[in-house]
Amino acid sequence: MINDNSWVNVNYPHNVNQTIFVNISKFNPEGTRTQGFPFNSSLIPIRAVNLSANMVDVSPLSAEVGKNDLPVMVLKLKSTQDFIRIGQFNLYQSGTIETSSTGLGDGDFAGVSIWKDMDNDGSFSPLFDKRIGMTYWSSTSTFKNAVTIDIKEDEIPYITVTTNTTILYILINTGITDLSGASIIGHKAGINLNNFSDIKGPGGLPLAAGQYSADRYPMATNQISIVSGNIKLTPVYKPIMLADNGYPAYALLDSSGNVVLGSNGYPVVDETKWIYGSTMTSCKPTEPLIDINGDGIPDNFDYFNSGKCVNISLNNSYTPSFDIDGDRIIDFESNLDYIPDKIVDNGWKEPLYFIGDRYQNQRLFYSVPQVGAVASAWSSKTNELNAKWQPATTNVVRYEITVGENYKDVTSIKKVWESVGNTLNASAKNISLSPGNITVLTSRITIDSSSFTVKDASNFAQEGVVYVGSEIMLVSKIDDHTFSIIERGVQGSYTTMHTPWGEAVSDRAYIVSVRGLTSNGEYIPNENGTPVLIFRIDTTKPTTPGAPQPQVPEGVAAGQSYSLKWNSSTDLESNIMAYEIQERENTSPIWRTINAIPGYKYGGGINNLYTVGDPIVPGEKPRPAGNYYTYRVRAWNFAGLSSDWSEVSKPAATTIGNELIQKVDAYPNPVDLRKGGKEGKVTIAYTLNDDAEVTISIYDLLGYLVKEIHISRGQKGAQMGSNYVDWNGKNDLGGIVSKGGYIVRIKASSPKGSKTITKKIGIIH
Ligand SMILES: [Ca+2]
Ligand SMILES: [Ca+2]
Ligand SMILES: [Ca+2]
Ligand SMILES: [Ca+2]
Repeated sequence: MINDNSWVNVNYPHNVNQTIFVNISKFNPEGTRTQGFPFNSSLIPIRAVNLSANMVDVSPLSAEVGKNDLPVMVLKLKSTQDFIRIGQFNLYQSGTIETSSTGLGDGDFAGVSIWKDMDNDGSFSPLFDKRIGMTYWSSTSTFKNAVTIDIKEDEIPYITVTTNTTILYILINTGITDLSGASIIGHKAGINLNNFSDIKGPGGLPLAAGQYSADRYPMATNQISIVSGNIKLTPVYKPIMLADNGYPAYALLDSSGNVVLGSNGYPVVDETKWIYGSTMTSCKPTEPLIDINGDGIPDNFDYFNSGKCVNISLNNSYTPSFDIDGDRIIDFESNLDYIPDKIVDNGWKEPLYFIGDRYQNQRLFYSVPQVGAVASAWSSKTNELNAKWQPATTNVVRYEITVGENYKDVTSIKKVWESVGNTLNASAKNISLSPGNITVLTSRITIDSSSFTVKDASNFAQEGVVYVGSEIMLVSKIDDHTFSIIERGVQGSYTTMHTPWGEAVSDRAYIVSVRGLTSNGEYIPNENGTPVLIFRIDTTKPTTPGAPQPQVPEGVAAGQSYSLKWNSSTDLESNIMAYEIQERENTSPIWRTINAIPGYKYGGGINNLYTVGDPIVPGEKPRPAGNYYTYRVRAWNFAGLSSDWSEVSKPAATTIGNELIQKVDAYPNPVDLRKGGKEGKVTIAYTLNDDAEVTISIYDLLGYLVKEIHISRGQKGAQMGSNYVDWNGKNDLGGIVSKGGYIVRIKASSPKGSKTITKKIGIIH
């Protein structure tokens, strides 16, 4: 008997006559007729068609009662050859329902649905993917024995699985009460695909294909805790962009929720979402701020002390989020690998998390549950961790935080849950943390990887636990660059892919968990709380970057917009988070932070270039003509430590003036010589429009020369651009001059000509 109806079509009516059909094949189902004798049938090759199935568990640790469409399982199906029609799944609910008490747990799930990935991005989206089957629970149609779901796509009662992977998502709705009539809060429930025979053909008939030999059943999700309230890792952020003025802003959306693009190809700001004059922040009332967590309080901060609250964090850490890929939308980064990750709405305002990857130049996103999206963070302190979290979905009287070394034993470091009051950020203190050994991943880890490489594993133990991003693995060392994987996703962590663009690999990490206490003494989401950040420790600052040199030939005007480029910094532990760029105008003594850019570009390219004065760069506008600007940069790592400042750049001249010397200044003026250090000296500053021979002569008010300084052309103090020369108040004989007024006369000479300019200064002591 041939059981494979995808291979042989038996058409109605089943003709029985003297005519013999020979040479029947899949492509010629009727064969060729013959009435000649003897009948010689053709040989039909029998090759088994096997269905390859594997699953990714994307179930959350906990889910609230009465929620719809939470993805719990991703099923990837593929035929080894030809095609297979699937018409039904028999799934099983695990957890509380498996106990013997009648009705207990039956109703934990109010429905189970199957969706097909239509846009082939491997990530569930209620907008782009399609529901192809749904079974609702009811008291007369319970889930105790099985959850049978019939497939229907475009009125056809099956889907066709070919040798190209078909991706299905299994989603659940949580219930409210079970068959025993009791509340389901505190129950646990998951979804299992127990056996290959639970995948059925059209009409529930056995599948016309065999089981692929490498597949293992059962395939089971984690058992989800059913809770009355939750602390979400993040809200579903509406797209937040960088506006022309450098501030974060909500992007304008059209009626279908898509970002509206302006004539410059970048998103348009929704100015109505800017909040001015909030008294609940330390930012200035004139600054345009935004609320990102829905509590009505602006969430901007001024990370770089630039005087502007232009920073926002999307991942519960105190470090700012950046636009990594240059589309002006600020990116959510979970694993700090410089590939933006993603949060989308499941259709019911619940966040779905995706880890981004780039493989063969394709942007990919992998669905992960909340625990797979716990963001990586760094601390420079070994006795304190600072975390933020999102408000609980139900009212709580207070929050409590703790620190553990993994996701299972959540209090293993802090030992207790500490009450922090009704706040959404706090520090876990009185803990003792160690940086341990830290290195960087240098190979991609997929779900199937059996080993991976790192920059330097020489100090790691021969065998033990390592933290790769937010995942914990049991590994053994093959050599100083290679680990072989013994077990993935251990200690309550989630098995996910990892990109080779800078995820940290360490043998120590610390997980901050948060829980809320309700007025009736229950914990939200449950006693074990929810992990919000995974920390590593970095106590060392980045290396110092090179001077940010204007990319224009010396002696040539740079114009009103020009690029700066510098030699990049490194940080072997927490990596470079950002470069902070400062500018000084003409002879002004004040350095001003003009911007901070991410340390790397999308995919890990070094980001050591900044364009000054180009209005397409958020926060920039053209520099006025007739000025000299100098620059310096410093690097910040993800632990919040900054490098030393770079050397000062060569000056950029927006235009080069005709006057040889201009803009003479002196500060402090008057100067009090009794003060020590910089304050006790006067800095004489001037700009030169050419390298020039400089003579600075200082006279008292009676016209006597007290001090003369000669500087050769091209030396420090005699260079084109801004120059600074300190005078400590001593005369040519080494004595302190008397108090009173003095005249500074600066003469500059070059092939362009000669010019003298004077400035009056006062001396106090
Ligand atoms: Ca807020
Ligand atoms: Ca972006
Ligand atoms: Ca990422
Ligand atoms: Ca470091």
